[in-house]
Amino acid sequence: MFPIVGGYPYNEIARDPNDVPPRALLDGETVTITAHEIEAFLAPEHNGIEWAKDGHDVKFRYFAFGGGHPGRDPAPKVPGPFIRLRDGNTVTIILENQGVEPHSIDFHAVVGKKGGAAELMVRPDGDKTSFTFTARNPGLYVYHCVGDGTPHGIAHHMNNGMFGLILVEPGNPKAGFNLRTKNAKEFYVFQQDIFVSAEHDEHGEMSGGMDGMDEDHVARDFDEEKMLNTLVPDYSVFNGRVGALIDLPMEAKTGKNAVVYFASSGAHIPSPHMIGEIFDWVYDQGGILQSPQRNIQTALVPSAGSAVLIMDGDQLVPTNEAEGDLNILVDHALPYFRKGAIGLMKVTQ
Ligand SMILES: [Cu+2]
Repeated sequence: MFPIVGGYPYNEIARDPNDVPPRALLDGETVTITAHEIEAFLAPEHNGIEWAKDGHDVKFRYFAFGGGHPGRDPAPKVPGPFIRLRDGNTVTIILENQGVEPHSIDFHAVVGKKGGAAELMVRPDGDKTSFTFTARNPGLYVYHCVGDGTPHGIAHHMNNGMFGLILVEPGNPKAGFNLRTKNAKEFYVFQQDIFVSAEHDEHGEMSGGMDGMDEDHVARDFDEEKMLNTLVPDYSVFNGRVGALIDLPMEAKTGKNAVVYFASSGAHIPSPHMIGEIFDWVYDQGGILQSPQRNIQTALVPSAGSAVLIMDGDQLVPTNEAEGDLNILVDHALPYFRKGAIGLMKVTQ
């Protein structure tokens, strides 16, 4: 029913953190984003790590965005495709619904029209709509689905993976942000708190029977009561699932700044920290026109907010994987780190 992607024996939901489009969209360019509902492993057994909750092989009913910049892999992933444009440019977003739920997009980079969600609402089964806007406020912004537009819809669709980042670059090529990210290695990391039901029953017909999946494992869905009553997520993960950034590490290079576009969908305020590194420059809350903070050990990222975390390429120390020496990105708030918020960064020469 769904394509097997990424060469894994199950639907791979994880976005490769190295998957950042190198160029901004051109003025007048169009981007298609597709909305999908996919079952995939949230906590695959093969990671070989004992996780706090439910052991391993937990399947989940994801909502995910695919598509993105022309020429990029359009497979649906969590987070959705990274969108990049330049201040003053006008782009058109087409949203296509390939699922059976209503979907939509609110771009935090857009002023008015509910961030585009007032026009980008697509009905189930193949509906398609478009929205054109001009970027006027440089920054690193979250976009996310609002489902059917209700508070429940927003919580459900964000819990289940429908969000991404849109970067509006300053128009001046000599802006500090543009100088620090030029010729850099750029990474895309989105932290997601996930509340899961004991078992998935609402769409039981979707459970089991998919290629490469064990029919004994029932896919879970969003548990809103748990979210409202406990505020304690079952998982807190980078890029869609437990172990995503262990299987798909960030690949940095000495001499090139390592730039992490980091965001949070979640129920808490993450504290990203890179074990073995210091963030030489941090654009707090995605405000890339401000002066960056210097020498930050641990950043703070608001819910549905972002930060740009930059490590000076001239200070990057090569890692030695054979000796288990890799930089480790964590949410240093310990319960979240133990619930999955951990990933790797290699540094080569
Ligand atoms: Cu949605």
